[in-house]
Amino acid sequence: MKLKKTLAKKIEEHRPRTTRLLKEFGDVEVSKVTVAQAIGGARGVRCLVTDVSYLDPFEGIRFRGRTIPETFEVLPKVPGREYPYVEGFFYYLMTSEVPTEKETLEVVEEFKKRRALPQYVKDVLRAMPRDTHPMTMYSAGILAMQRESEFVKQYNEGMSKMEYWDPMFEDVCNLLPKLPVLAAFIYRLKYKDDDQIDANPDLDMGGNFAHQMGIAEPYDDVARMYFILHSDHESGNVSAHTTHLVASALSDAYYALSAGINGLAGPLHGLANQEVLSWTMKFQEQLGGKEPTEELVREALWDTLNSGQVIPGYGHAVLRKTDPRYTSQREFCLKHLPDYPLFKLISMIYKVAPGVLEEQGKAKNPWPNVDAQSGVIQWYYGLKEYDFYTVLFGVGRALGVLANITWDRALGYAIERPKSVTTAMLEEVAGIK
Ligand code: NMX
Ligand code: MLT
Repeated sequence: MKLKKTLAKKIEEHRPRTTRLLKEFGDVEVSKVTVAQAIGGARGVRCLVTDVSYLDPFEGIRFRGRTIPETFEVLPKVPGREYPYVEGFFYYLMTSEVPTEKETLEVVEEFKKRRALPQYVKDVLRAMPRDTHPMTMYSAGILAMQRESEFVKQYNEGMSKMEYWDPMFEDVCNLLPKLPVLAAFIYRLKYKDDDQIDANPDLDMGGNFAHQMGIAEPYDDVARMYFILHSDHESGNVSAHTTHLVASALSDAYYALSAGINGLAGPLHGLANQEVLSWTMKFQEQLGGKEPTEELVREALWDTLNSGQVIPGYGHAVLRKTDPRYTSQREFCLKHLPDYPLFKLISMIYKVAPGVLEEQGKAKNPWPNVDAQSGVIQWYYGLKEYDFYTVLFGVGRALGVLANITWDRALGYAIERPKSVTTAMLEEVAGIK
């Protein structure tokens, strides 16, 4: 595959930069740690390295140096569709090079060969109680495939550290194409009486996902947009950090991704997309047929805050403006579903919630994140089982975290092991007697 050759070249070019930084500049200080950071989730501590994406608090995400609109613009598009091939985007995330159409299609074809879900995974999922959360099923499905790991096989045979990235890359390319298939299998198992739809050999990753979900066009483009937008958000977020942390012990891609997905399943992280829809549906129920107004939205938001809960889909640990992933999906809505009542309500919440959060004065960022806008699009295209929404996030997120752990292996990043201190030590540093 041209992807693998390009990646090998990029790795060779990159290695001396990391080696030089370590050898000649290892003592240069990057970040200080305050007491608040030690207690408060290491917010803002700069102690992770990735070149796959970078998050600026005001501009938002850049994938390999490009903003979201620039990324969508530059990548090869599926003929007749609005959004790029997910496979071409993966090539770009991995290598930082924009693939040609031919290079993209080579990945599309290779991924088709690798996407069939093993029968034992289906058996495992069918054996689970049907009311199991789809994120549990998704994580279990990934973990069940760990026996396939090429990294483990080659590690057990004995290989040099310099070669680690190669079987990691193979694991990643075996696992990634199966994820949308696994997600669609879970969806139809849980919500469509296990009435499964076979893969279509003519379709790319996004197209086949829509097909196996049983949702018509333009849901294929929705899937492409969704997976790309949710792919990566630099390295400190819970799913990326967990995947990296677990992989740093030389655990393989299956172990690492399954762990990262478990982190994504938390309501302060990816599950917020489910929470947004659940909040909105409860609000509508309480209205009992009344038209929503800004005043009613404001009251409901205050009720949520006053009962000690967070407003889902708002706030961020790094961002200090509206998430450009929110804006990108809002633009999609303005184009495809401008008059849809649920979109109008989501827009009304966007108008009101930042003011409410500012008035409350706790959240450092009152603006919406990606999760505030993703559910309405799914709902509009008929995917109303909102406890499934975080699985969609998990398919997208795999693109970024799997690219990252391949690079972790290539650059020989160390096992992660920060140091902890005791409360008494913090008190001593603070000068408390
Ligand atoms: N609603 C109510 N309170 C909030 C919110 C919110 N949306 N955002 C922050 N706060 C509170 C936060 O709980 C904290 O309160 P306390 O001092 O009582 O502990 C205070 O404001 C300061 O928090 P921040 O420093 O602004 O935020 P932090 O970096 O700790 O957390 C989030 C970031 C994203 C976890 C937080 O904003 C939040 O809980 N948002 C709602 C859940 C959500 O949308 N999560 C999805 C994030 C994106 N993703 O997909 O992962
Ligand atoms: C993410 O996409 O991972 C979320 O926005 C959370 C984060 O970046 O901290």
